[in-house]
Amino acid sequence: MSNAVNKLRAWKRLERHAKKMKKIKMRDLFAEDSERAGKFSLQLESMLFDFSKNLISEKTVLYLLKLAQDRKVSEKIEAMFSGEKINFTENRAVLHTALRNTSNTPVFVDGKDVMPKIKEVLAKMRRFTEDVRLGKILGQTGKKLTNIVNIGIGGSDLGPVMAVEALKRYKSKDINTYFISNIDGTACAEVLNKLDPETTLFIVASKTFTTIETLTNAKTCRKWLVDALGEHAVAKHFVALSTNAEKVKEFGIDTNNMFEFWDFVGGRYSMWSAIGLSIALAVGMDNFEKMLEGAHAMDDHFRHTELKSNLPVMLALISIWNNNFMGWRSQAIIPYDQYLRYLPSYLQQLEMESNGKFVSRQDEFVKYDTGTVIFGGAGTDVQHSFFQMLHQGTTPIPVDFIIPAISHNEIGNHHEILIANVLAQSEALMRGKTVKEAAAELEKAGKSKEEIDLLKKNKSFPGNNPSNTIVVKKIDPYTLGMLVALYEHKVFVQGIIWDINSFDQFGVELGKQMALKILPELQGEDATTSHDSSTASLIRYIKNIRK
Ligand code: G6Q
Repeated sequence: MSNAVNKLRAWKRLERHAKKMKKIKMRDLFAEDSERAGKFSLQLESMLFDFSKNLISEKTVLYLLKLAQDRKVSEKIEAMFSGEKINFTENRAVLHTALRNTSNTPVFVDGKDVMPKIKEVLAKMRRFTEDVRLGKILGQTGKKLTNIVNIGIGGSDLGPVMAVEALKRYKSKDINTYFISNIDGTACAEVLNKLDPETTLFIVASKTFTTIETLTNAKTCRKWLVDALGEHAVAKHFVALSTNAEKVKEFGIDTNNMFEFWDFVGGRYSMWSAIGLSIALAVGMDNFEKMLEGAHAMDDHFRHTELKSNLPVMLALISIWNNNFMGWRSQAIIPYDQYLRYLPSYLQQLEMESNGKFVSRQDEFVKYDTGTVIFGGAGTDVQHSFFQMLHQGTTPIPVDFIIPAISHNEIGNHHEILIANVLAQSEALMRGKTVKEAAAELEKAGKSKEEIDLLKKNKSFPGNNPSNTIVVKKIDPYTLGMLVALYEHKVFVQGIIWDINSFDQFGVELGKQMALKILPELQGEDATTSHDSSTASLIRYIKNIRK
């Protein structure tokens, strides 16, 4: 007998409850209860999480909390923090939280406290970043290293890219940061074209140090440097961030120039580790550590707060509600902050790589939906692109709106216009406009009966599109740390509810293996026979065109 999650009584009850809730209009729920916003909001320090604009009632929350209890969410949270090997397919602990454990308490893996090593690397990062920023460490020809190039992909790229952009106002003016991730030669060429080898520091960021994109890009950059400054320059212009000292050495980077991290840090959870070196170089180690403190504050809250008042838990439960019980499988994440414009793609990896899984911890293929299709972009830009579908599409798309109350650039009334827009969007998505209301408006505007008949449906809005709103005071390093940790823990809780392992990523391997097989076929003269007819003819067509 299967003990699958969707067989639980709590799950079944939510399915029945969802059928009833689908018939309700959110605007009526607000009209009936003036306290609704307060009932469905939580706060941590200056962060406000308002989830009242979801199609939920107090019963919904109660039932969701029961599901969380049945799935033993509290126990699982403790298991993660205490270093249990919850990434069971890879037999690893999951301890990105230890990287930002500013509390002076030990964290054990296999009976060994990992905190001294973590602190050692943080201290090494501090020395190095300060020396580079102060010009105590110089390039081969004695010039200051002012151009930092992070070479890495996936988890070794998206966090640093996002955080360096988010914290741009904290960046030193004389440091420029660049990122090369894609194997597409254009990525390398476009960065290198801008740079002077004498002032460039390359950071090769790769947990495994076996990733083909990163190693190929690193080799190209190494050659570019050596061609200009000679082999000796490598020691002064290359550092590595990795768990794999052997491979770092093999590549030709002295392990003294390596910043270590460990298997208990997943790639997409690694911006808090040495992988964050480019962030620390850009904004300084003090700001990097403030980011760790913010994340730690969220960790503490997550670990020690009862489920119903716990921000990441409630964020996860609302998402599960929309996904599994309402049947809305995608989610837009829209920061109304230009500096957070890379946050959606960061969260896209975090959520989709962690929870896009189809095998349960019970070794069964799951019979319910896992994962959420995450997409997004910065508001207000995206209001003029995909918001049409949020307002008048045929399926609701839940949204997370993220707003800082204070901008780093309070110019004229820009920020008030920005805030007015985000609030208007969430209200409009919730309320909608009935056909009758649309007709009345047209009539008021003096339209003829024909015009009203022609337009009233097109000018109506179904509403009832759910959204969360997360307000923070300002995007500073501490708040960014809190925000990212909030989503990391949301993903964790979803993974527990869905009974999947959020910490492996076997799904990315098959395509990689097949690319290795196709590569020699593209390079050689032999006819390709071992593929389906589409792939084979594409190979032939492209080879022909490239001749
Ligand atoms: C993240 C994934 C993946 C990884 C990249 C780069 O969780 O594991 O995105 O970060 O594949 O891997 P390396 O850091 O080993 O080069």
